Amino acid sequence: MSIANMSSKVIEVATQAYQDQKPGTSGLRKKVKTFQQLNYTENFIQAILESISKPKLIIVGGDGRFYSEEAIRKIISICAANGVERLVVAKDGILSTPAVSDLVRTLKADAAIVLTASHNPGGEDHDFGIKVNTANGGPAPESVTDKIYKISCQLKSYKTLLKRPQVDLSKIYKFFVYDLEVEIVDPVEGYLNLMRDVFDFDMIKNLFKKGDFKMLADPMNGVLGPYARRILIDELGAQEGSVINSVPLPDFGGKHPDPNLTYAAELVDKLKANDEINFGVAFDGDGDRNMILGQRGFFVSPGDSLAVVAANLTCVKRFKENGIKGYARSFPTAPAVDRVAEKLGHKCYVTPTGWKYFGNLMDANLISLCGEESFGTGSDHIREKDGLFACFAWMSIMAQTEKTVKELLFDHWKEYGRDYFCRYDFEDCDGGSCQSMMMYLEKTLCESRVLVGKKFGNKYEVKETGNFQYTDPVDRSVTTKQGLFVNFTNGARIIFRLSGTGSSGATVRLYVSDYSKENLQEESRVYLKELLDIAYTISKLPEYTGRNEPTVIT
Ligand code: G16
Repeated sequence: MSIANMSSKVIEVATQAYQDQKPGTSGLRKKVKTFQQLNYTENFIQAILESISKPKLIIVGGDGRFYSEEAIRKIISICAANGVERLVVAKDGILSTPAVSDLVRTLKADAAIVLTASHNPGGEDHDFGIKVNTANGGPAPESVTDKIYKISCQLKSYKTLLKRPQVDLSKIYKFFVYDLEVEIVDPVEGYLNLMRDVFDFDMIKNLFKKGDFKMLADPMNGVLGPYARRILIDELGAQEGSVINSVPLPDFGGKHPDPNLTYAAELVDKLKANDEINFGVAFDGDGDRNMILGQRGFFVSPGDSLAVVAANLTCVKRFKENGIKGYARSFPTAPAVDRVAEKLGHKCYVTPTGWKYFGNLMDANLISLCGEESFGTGSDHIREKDGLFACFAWMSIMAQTEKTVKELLFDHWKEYGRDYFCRYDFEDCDGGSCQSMMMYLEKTLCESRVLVGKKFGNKYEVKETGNFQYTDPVDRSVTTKQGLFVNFTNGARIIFRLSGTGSSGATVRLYVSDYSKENLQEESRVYLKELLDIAYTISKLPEYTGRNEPTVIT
């Protein structure tokens, strides 16, 4: 063990509190330049440390985006000065969000500080983020993030070391900074062991052994490159070349590391151009999101992916051995998984958007699997969504059923019917105009409720309108205003939300879904066209935002 800077002195630096450090759906996400302002990062770290009572062990890592190393060095000094006993830091600062969750749980850490803005672009002119995970390995709940925010608004000083230690993050070793023990660890090893526990690797290997199974994974130059190469190619036997964009880059190579049809177009095009590839999967910057594709780029919507995995969950070793407790989905996610839960006799919980809401349900042993429309799937093996978990779950299901992605989907729809789903994102709109639109909708859908009973064409009659409210079944905490909704008598729905993960302007999310038992093979956007038009009319979205077309369609 080497010793560094034992002689450095703790100092208290006077600072000006910032009033904009309120974490959103998942952490504080802002432009890099915002974090580079005088003491901005330092203040937020100090606020985090003050919000946790006497943290002994903290995990630090992230997606390796621009400004990560600088932030890690600040974190080390501030933790040392605040009396933290031990920091476990990922080599080069690269640690996927699911691996963070696993490390917190295995090492029984008090918290993690995760340096990521997830699927948002990186680089000097783009986004950075700091997220806190609590001792259960999941994103901090609102009670904690509210506390951090409150402290940050009143902060007068932060503690740090007089001399910033020179720390080499590129090798695996241990050292002391002041009284703080810092250990730099391999990011992949622990997570690989976890995956070996959750999945039957031999079963997955058989897919490749037959010789006709080819896949392509796209980590989009985010954190999962080393994980995907190590596990898919070295461990499971995927062909060399099965992982593209596999080097984590501070600016993601200029990519927008968001695994959807718009931003992961390279993967979609590669599958369309090569019939021999049976399976495609893309991940986001920090490795917790996934997009599943079949042959020729056949797209599996996240709600369907969750439902298929739910219906076939016993193909996964962990659940074959331990059974299934229940399921959960976020409110805007199409209710396909509800139908599986009903048929299999399990409960399906419906939570607000944000993975943090699933943690309580898992800790109370109420659910095994959960997911969101925003390309998130996960299970109770950790407390974060997990891109590679989704990938291996699909591969296990394909291995056991000997069906292709498309066959699995079509068979699922034949059995359960199909929940058509579309999400329209209107990114970077004017914040004020979006707030006005939401206020208008709040009046129409929650106060006057004038639309109830109104008919639109032959198919749609409004049954109820409102704003989604959630009472946590475990701690009874209440979360309000989680999505303005219009429910129709035939089960169709429209939901409006403002995203909580953007770093500038406002993003309107419009979600529509409708169900059919007979009509299974339409294009979602065609099937939902009438409903989308109704959503535009009800919200006056084009008038408020000045947009007629979304930026991203899912
Ligand atoms: C985060 C949350 C997810 C949420 C997503 C989108 O994911 O953990 O639960 O669905 O943001 O949120 P919003 O609709 O508010 O933008 P990630 O992958 O960005 O950390």
